[in-house]
Amino acid sequence: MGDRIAEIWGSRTPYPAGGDWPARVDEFVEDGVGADGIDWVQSACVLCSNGCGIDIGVHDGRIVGVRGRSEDRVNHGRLGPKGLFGWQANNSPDRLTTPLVRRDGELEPASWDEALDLVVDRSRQVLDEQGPLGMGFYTSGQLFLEDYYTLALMVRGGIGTPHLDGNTRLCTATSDFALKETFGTDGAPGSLTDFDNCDTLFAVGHNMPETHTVLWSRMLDRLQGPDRPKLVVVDPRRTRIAQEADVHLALRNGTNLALLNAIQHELIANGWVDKEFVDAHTVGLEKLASTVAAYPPERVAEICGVEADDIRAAARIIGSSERLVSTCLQGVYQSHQATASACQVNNINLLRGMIGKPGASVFQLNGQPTAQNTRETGANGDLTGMRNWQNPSHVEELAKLWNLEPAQIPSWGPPTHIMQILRYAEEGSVRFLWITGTNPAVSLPELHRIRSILGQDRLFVVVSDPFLTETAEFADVVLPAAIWGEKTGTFTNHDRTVHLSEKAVEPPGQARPDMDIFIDYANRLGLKDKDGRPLIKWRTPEECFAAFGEATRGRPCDYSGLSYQKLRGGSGIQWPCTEDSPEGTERLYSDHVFNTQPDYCEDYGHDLLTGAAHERKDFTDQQADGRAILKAADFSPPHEPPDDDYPLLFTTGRTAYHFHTRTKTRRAPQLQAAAPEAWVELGTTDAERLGVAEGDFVRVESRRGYLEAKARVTDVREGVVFAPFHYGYWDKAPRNGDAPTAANELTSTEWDPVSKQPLFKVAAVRVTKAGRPVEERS
Ligand SMILES: Nc1nc2c(c(=O)[nH]1)N[C@H]1C(S)=C(S)[C@@H](COP(=O)(O)OP(=O)(O)OC[C@H]3O[C@@H](n4cnc5c(=O)[nH]c(N)nc54)[C@H](O)[C@@H]3O)O[C@H]1N2
Ligand SMILES: Nc1nc2c(c(=O)[nH]1)N[C@H]1C(S)=C(S)[C@@H](COP(=O)(O)OP(=O)(O)OC[C@H]3O[C@@H](n4cnc5c(=O)[nH]c(N)nc54)[C@H](O)[C@@H]3O)O[C@H]1N2
Ligand code: SF4
Ligand SMILES: [Mo]
Repeated sequence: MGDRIAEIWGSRTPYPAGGDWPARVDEFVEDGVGADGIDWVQSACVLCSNGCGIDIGVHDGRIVGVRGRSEDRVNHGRLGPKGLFGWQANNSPDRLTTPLVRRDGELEPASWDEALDLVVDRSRQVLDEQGPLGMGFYTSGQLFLEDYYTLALMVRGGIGTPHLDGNTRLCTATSDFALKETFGTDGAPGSLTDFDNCDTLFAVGHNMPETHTVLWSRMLDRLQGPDRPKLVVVDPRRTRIAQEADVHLALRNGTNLALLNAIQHELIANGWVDKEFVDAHTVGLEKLASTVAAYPPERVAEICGVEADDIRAAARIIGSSERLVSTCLQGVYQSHQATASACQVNNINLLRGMIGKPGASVFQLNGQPTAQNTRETGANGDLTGMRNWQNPSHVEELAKLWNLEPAQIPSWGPPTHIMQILRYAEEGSVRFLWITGTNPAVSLPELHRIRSILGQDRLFVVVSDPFLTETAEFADVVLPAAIWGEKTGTFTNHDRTVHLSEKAVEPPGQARPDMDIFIDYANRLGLKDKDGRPLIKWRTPEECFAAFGEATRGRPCDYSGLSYQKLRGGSGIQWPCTEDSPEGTERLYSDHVFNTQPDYCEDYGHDLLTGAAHERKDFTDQQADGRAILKAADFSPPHEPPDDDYPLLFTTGRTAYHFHTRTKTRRAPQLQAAAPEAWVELGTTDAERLGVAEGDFVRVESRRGYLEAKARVTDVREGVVFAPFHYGYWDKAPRNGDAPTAANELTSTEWDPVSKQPLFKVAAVRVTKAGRPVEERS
């Protein structure tokens, strides 16, 4: 297999356009275990949204390794470094094995009865004193579909509060909203096989080589095979994908919208628009054309800090493509004017008529392995089954499914987003917050504020996690969660491929699956349907999955033709999967009819600049009725531009070796050794001006906080500073004395007006050389 830390993507298996990506099985098994003694259990990887098919190797009741599944449509056997090594966290001695309850200020072991009774007592007290609006729930993109669906029913149907959101708000809320704005509902239009067929790849704010390593292996095999696709990349850093590009637009962070408008300006001005397609299958061209007319390359070159000729060259590549795949991720979603920009990427594919056919699609990507399910089940800002909270008949359908009165399901306004839930907690109206599978004390913006909110006495905090995280330190009750490999369930990747992940081993100690914990809590709290029967009718994940199949029947994400039995067949299967399409559906919109019928759509859309939600009438006035909606928006500058005090632009992101706040990857020795400590990337000219050399400790400071880490002098564009967000405040990783290393010390409490996704990719900072680490001073 080679050294898969040094060779992140492994060896090349080039293939031509339209060819089958050759299989290659990647495997890692711990030393000392012979191949004979291993039982292989079917699963998929949970360390990013690519969702690679994986077998879990079990020996003596322990996980001892993994291997890729060659028959899986997603990865054809390949795994990246996180997939190969990340599972070792399951076996970590740091795993929580009993509930913990805070007594006299200290978290101490407790029984499940004691812990859950305490959670239930406190819930009752808050419900009595403040009603459902006193209760908040914050979940993940890393549990299983069955966990989320149970949670969504429990919170929306049972407790009746709209204050339920996922960390998907930080992750792919914009993907969700951009798809709804353009196509009427959530749901990735394309298939991963489009990467096999495309002649052009347009990657906007997506560091695919590090964040979707197996997808990048696929792309590299195309790039190094015959029929090399053209590549256009938009990223302020010269990432590995940027190095391969025909055109790399290293724009200033926070200026995506201007650039995307300029590309559309060029497509229209040069007649590179598929008029027939646009006339037949879209609405909004006139407004779009008049908006982008104000963005000629010369003007935009000034705004973005790139060459006008490069914009023209990029537009020419896109404009002459015949099979265009566009991908969009956090460089768009967490940057300024997120939804507005993501919609322009949709527009570009629509203007070119590049959707619904092999090699032609737009990917509003996901990041977390199960983020798609948070959205589909309604455990975040959506209603179950991609239903529209503004459409009373959708709410009635749900009420019928759940045997409740429609009025019991909060739908007088949109589900509350996490930044708002925290604001309520800060003001004191939310007094109970249950956090499952996310670590907001590291991953949310402006951490000193998050710590002060979570640390309030009047807020009762419950944390379900396999580890004692930075967030768990603030909890009143900590519940030990069983995780991937220790429970059965399903999840859906970013091309709608649904995988079953079987339980391979017992969870450590008394750890339990989230679904079981929710059901136990719901029953102790006495949540009932309108006939007085227990609200949650299922006991096993399989029963829950079948119920979800019913809840999605007739909706875009139709799971009604899927079963656990069917998912045991070898490869994952793409939804919709129904009686009529029993093998699943490779591409949405192959008939070019989009989900914009007013009775079917998931959302009536928004004003992209202000975020004002449209009413049904605004939506019907557009007369989209099955046509896609080209949405236009003008660029406006970010709210915190660099100035004399904070002259540099700050942005954040990831390395291939770590996953988020590293609760798993820092417990995998190979991954931790590959990236043991935080760093800061500075461009050569900026480093020179500041007198900073490679390896010097620097202090990066914004109006909200600072971090200190070693400098890496790279070819990030001038004026931009980059830091990974993986390294938490309480982290024991090497660092400059007591100085914090968390990127979110610096980020601001600001979000996109439409998707409400926080802006992790734009802030103003200053950089100075820091003192030597404490241990070297004396
Ligand atoms: N190794 C690894 N893989 C992961 C994860 C992980 O933690 N580690 N997490 C998973 C998850 S949940 C997610 S959401 C995805 C995220 O995947 P990506 O979005 O690919 O990851 P990021 O590094 O957050 O950001 C991508 C790029 O955006 C660029 N960028 C910053 N500001 C701007 C801007 O204003 N405009 C543009 N165009 N680009 C900008 C950054 O330089 C960065 O290279 O990765 C998934 N995969
Ligand atoms: N500055 C900056 N901040 C960012 C980002 C950025 O690019 N820059 N990216 C944002 C994005 S895209 C994301 S997705 C978030 C990620 O941020 P977080 O969600 O905070 O990241 P994780 O470290 O993955 O935390 C997930 C937690 O779930 C636990 N867990 C895993 N499996 C299970 C399970 O089955 N049950 C339970 N109960 N717990 C489980 C893990 O141990 C871990 O503690 O960060 C966001 N924050
Ligand atoms: S690409 Fe994503 S899903 Fe595949 S092995 Fe790597 S982390 Fe896992
Ligand atoms: Mo994410």
